[in-house]
Order: sequence, then structure tokens, then C-alpha cells
Amino acid sequence: MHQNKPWVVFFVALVWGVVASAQLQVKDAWVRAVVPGQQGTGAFMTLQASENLTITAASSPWAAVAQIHNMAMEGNVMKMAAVDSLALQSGQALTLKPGGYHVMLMDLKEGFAKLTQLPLTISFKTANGSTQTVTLQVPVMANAPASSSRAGGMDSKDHSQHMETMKH
Ligand SMILES: [Cu+2]
Repeated sequence: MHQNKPWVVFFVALVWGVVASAQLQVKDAWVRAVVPGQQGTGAFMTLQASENLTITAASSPWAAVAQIHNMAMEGNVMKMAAVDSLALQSGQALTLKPGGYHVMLMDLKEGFAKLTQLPLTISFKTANGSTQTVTLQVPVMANAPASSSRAGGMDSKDHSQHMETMKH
């Protein structure tokens, strides 16, 4: 039979860190590792849309609360605040990164500190008003990936060597 629906199903590319739906591509996602008992952490990624759309929510079974946050300087104080949504312009990448936009995960479930991958669902509204989701398996890392560019030959195993607890 001719099944001509290449975009209907979400797919996980073989290249590390790329997940896409028809309208939204997510690259280089990572979530900051926590120590046992830690209540919150942040998830980061690069989002790119093939049409104008709006990120409306994030969720994970490992966090009771997930919000989209922005960090910005207010005077000389770094402030973090929840935003209702994130608008993506067609074709323009938006990077969620430490010190800027991030997915804030709070009220973490017990056992989060042992995760090496975090399931994370991003919800978005398309231009025609339908709500869609894309679910990622986000690597848990102590620090931002060294090369979050599109360089080939990523060896994510190497990054796990850097998981010693850091003091901030
Ligand atoms: Cu935050």
C-alpha cells in the first residue's frame, strides 16, 4: 500500500538530540542534573518551527510542576519569571539556555537524581489553532553539552564522565 504520510508520526532521529514533529524541531536538549533532595532544575534546548507557532506548556512525569521561565537582568539583579507562552517565528531558532529561557521543573519526584534521561513533553499551538505535543527523552547532564552545535561525532558517553557534583 502507498502510505504517504511522512510527517504524521513523531520520529526520533538517529542523530543525538534531535526530535521533531511536523511543525516543531527540538535539538540539543539537556536537563541539569540534581543532587538527591533538590527540588528544582532547568531543561534547555533549541526550538525551531516550520510555521509560526506558540509553545504553551511543558510537562514531565518526574516533576509535579513544569513552567516556561525567562531569566533577565532587572537593574543588577538576575530575576526569573514564568511566562505564559513562547512565540516561535517560522524558521527562526530559539535557544533555551542557562541565564535565559528555560523549562523550569519543580517539585521533583523522588528518584529524579538517578535519572540519565528525562521524559519531557512540549505542548504548542499551531497557526491554525490546534494543540500538539512532542515528547523528548532529554539527557541529564551536570553541564551544558560541550558542543551543542551540529558537529557530528558527538559522544554523549564522554559527558557522563563530568558528572561530579559541582558547587554553584
Ligand atoms: Cu526558572
